[in-house]
Amino acid sequence: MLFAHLSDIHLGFQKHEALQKIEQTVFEKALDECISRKVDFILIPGDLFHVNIPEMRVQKFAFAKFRQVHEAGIPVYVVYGSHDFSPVSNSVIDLLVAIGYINKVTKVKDSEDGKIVLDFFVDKKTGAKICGFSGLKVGKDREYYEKLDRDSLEAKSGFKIFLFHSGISDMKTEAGIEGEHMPLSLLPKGFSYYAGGHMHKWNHQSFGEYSHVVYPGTLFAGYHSDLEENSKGQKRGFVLVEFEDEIKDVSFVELENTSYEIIEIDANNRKADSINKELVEKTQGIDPVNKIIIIKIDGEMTSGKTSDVDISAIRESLYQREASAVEISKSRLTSKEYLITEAKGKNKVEIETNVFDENIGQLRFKEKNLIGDAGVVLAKKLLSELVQAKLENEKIPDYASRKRQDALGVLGLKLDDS
Ligand SMILES: [Mn+2]
Repeated sequence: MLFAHLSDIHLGFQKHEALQKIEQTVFEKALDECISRKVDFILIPGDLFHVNIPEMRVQKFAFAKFRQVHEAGIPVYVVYGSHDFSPVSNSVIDLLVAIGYINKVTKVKDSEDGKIVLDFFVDKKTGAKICGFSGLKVGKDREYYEKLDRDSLEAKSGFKIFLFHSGISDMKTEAGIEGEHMPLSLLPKGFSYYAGGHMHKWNHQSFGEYSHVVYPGTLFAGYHSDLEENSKGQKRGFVLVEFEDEIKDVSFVELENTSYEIIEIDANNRKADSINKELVEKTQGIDPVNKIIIIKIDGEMTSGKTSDVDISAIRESLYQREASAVEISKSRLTSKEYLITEAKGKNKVEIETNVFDENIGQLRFKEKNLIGDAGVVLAKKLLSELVQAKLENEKIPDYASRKRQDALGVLGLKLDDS
């Protein structure tokens, strides 16, 4: 008997058309593989979708593919992830459940004296007993697991699978992933297989009473950093498991997504001119045709503004040379000239004033109202306009344009209508 374990597909994450196409193709390829290899069932422990209600384009191809899987007679067992979670079952997952294409396996039998008692979902064809917990919003998972009645689950015999969507501290290998990791001891012991989601890299480990704790990782990408990992050779795919009354084999099925080039630039102690020159040289040295190009610029410049590093020309030229997508990361690029130093104060207003006071001396402008005490006053006014949140029912473009008008008003400027 055979089952497939996929996770963190994050359908709907990609915004760029070429990347959306890859996202869709890899998903379809994975499920086609499951059909052609005649798996008995499929497990997806979370983040199947990037948000609980993705756009219609995504819903259409997802439904079409799950319909094929359903018609091939393959049951799909899921829990929510942290991204497609909905506390009131308002997720596209629930539509797929309602029409019978997939099954949500969290069956809470009752909650007596604060304990959560789970029931198994029995797979008709293989008799496998499946249960699991959804991933909640960051940090809440642990509370929930602490209430889980593990004894009743451990007491049941048979081939048992537990689906979960959390980081496990015992097998922590990825840095920088959102949320906290919890200890393996919060999961029920003695199951045959622990089908994990949330961690985006393929990982398979066994520990004493917990054998086969497995993450397939993402199929393509659910964070921007995943694309960077891909460009550095990270393998992506899903897990295929052979079993009888116990696990016989766990293997990783690699699915290629596309080709990449990565350009990394160290901006430390440099000026924009020299960084721009290196950018041009390095991009000229690669063949970008039909590839995803990742450009990463990190470090602290000696002077000038980070916006002097000219990425728009580079982006444009790479697209002209038929790159399929260009992803540029400047989020860790800073400049000494604009390094903000901290300041203390008795309350929020005082801290803000002191931060502006401490730092305004760095600015070299001719306009008198942007520097000195006048600059501090202006900065405070601007900040008080910009911290105001979106109104209830206000659309984002309306909010953005209102804030732009407010900011320009504070600065005494007018927005050109052209
Ligand atoms: Mn994920």
